[in-house]
Amino acid sequence: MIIIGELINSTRKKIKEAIKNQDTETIKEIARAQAEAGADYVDVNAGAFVHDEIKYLLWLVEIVQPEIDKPLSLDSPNPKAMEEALKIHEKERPLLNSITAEKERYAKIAPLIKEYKARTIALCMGDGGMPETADERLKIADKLINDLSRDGVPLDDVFLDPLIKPVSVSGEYGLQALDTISGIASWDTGVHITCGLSNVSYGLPKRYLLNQAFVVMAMAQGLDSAIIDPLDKYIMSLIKASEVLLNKDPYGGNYLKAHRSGDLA
Ligand code: THG
Repeated sequence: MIIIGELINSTRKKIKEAIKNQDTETIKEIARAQAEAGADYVDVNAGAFVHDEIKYLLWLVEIVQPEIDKPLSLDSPNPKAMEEALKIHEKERPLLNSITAEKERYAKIAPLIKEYKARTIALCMGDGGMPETADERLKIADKLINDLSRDGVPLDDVFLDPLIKPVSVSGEYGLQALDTISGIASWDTGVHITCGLSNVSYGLPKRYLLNQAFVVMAMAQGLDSAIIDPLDKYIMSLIKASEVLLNKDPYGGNYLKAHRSGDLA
């Protein structure tokens, strides 16, 4: 599993405060902790600051990247913010979070992927707004795969995201996500499948339980990456256990290694 650490997100109170107060130490500490806990990418998001998003996103990139030896996931719907962040990203191959099938956004982000040889998350969203069914998501996913490969992006650099909505809003949303994941996986195109996993539990108590249950189900359908809280030792352990059970970790090599390091919950 390719883990994207979600914690440096300005929609979180603690982060919003830290950004406002230019509290470098808090941000750096959370970056280090996520990398140490096994994040392959550390997501940075300043989207809660509508007018100052670019300024604060660049500040996050600047202070986070010297702290960790992992690339960043640049989380913004704004192509201008993305481009400015790419210019100062020093590590090999950042992850763009994200491109969509919306015409205008696609046209602005696709050239950046090429120019910076970046990897990208591709959201199952087109000009018709948020898709309502797994079939709509799969149509958009198919288009994104076609368009991105036509435009020369290797599919190993693409992370399709079904766009997970909270099961507290509709009981269908969990199943829709699982059906989308299994549909994309069945095409066997070589794309990765990721998701903002904790969206699923929004609005319910003990969210970690829903996230933990869902990651196991989603991995069984073909999820091979997730945007999660890597400091949750249980979800990280469930991921390692699931990799053994799904034959993604031959002879449990990684699982045993994690056990020996005392990393399993
Ligand atoms: N897909 C992609 N990127 C994404 C998402 C996605 N980025 C943002 C989000 N969704 C994933 N990241 C988070 C970050 C935090 C939380 C959930 C998803 C979260 N925050 C608590 C809340 O909002 O209640 C924190 C409360 C607090 O600390 O103040 O759960 O789907 N590609």
